[in-house]
Amino acid sequence: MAGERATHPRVAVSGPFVALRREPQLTQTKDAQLAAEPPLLVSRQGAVTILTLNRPASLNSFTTAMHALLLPALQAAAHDATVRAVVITGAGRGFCAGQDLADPAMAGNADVGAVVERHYKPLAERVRTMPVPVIAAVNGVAAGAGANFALCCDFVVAARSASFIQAFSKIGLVPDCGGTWLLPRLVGRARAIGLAMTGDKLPAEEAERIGLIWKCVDDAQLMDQSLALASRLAAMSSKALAETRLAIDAALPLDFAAALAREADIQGRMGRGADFAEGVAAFLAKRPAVFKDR
Ligand code: T3D
Repeated sequence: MAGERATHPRVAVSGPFVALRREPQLTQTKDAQLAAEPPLLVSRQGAVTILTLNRPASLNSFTTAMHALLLPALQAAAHDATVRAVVITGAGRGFCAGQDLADPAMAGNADVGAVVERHYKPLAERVRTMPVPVIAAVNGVAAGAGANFALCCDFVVAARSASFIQAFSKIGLVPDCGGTWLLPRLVGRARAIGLAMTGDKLPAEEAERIGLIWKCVDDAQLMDQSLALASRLAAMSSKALAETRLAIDAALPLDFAAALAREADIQGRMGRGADFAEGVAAFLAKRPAVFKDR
């Protein structure tokens, strides 16, 4: 497949999927040193799109320029029928330190609400409604919107050395990028409040133990395990996986009877789809299913 890479995306990303935009208005020395580097790298491995946040000197914190590439890259993956899973990771020692606090967009009288409306709201919405599973391969610290961006994903696989920080309270903000919704649902109110108010660093192992993330793995295994999971999901029925996410999220505020009714409704639709026919035919023929719908 065009753009396919068998090697680690952080060291071998090129081809038609690479985002080539330069960051505008680079004023800081470290950014100037990295001026040749796009803030987002996009590559393919089979049916999996790999997005690498690429501002390692600033722990891949979000800039306007990075946002300008990230949402379109997710849109492109969503609209490309050959993409069946997405993996998001970070270059260097961090995953993402949230909003770049040195970005001119953040200067003095910046309208923070407008920044959230313009960038974080669509980003979180996009991830949560992708037609294919999204995996955050968290290679290092994930702070602020960087942490919640990861938590928006369907799976968070974190390196043992990684950590999660709800950094917002320390700079006088509240959790955004879906944090207020996600945290209590993932770990309960007490821990959500504790993490958000203290802004304490939560190591990956502890994040796995309390159910904030899917899995914590050895650092050296992070990309292999994340890509293996992505490939496994890519071979499954994308429609069934996307509808599963929707159904679980929608059921949370419902009572049991309403959830049962909703399940019957969705299942009626799923049962008329090509993937169900293929899944059953494959089972009966004792062969692997080949799902094509998306
Ligand atoms: O408009 C809006 O703001 C609305 C949206 C808000 C969403 C948000 O995400 S708000 C939260 C923003 N993020 C933070 O507050 C986190 C700030 N960073 C940190 O607290 C620490 O860097 C970490 C705990 C994440 C990691 O600490 P450590 O000791 O491992 O690394 P470090 O030395 O602090 O950082 C390394 C470099 O990255 C450093 O630069 P230097 O000194 O080497 O030139 C540091 O300044 C830079 N860096 C880290 N985070 C950010 C950053 N630069 C800009 N913005 C950052 N968020």
